Amino acid sequence: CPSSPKHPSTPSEKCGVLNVTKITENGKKVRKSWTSSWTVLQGSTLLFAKGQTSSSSWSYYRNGSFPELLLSLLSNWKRSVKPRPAVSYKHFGRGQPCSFGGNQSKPEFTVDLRGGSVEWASKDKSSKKHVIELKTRQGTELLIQSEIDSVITDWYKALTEAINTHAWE
Ligand code: I3S
Repeated sequence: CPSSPKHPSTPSEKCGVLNVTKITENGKKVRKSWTSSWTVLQGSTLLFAKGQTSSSSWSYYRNGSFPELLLSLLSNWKRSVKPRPAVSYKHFGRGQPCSFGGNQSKPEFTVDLRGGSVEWASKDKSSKKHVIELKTRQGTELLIQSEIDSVITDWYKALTEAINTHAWE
């Protein structure tokens, strides 16, 4: 996974934990419900899995994203959630392919990026910082957010590139 600085900033595959909510589905407004989701970008598809609160540290560790790892460990500790046991770094080193392995084998939902658009959300869309607004051709609108500026900036670039690359498919 390309969280490491060694990877290009706009890879064809990218993963990480993001906060996400739908605001419109098939053209109809829906109630916001922010969820922490394991998020995978694969080509023109964006996949989300729910419920990452206790395993996000593991995901960050596996993918070598240490600022996020520290933040998630801190937030897990605050929730008094036991962190997962340490596992050999050799076994799950940097650069692991992004996936929905183990209990993440089925995405909660997927988004087709072809014909979609991405922009920074205006303040009337959310009071949160670092929010991306993603619109699909099918009339679904999502807000995607991370507390970490560099993380959300990388996602903005990756999503923009994916949309541009697959626009005419
Ligand atoms: O745009 P909104 O409706 O003010 O968004 C907020 C609400 O969805 C709120 O939930 P309740 O309406 O159930 O209280 C959420 O807790 C907030 O996080 C939403 O606002 P932000 O600005 O965080 O997207």
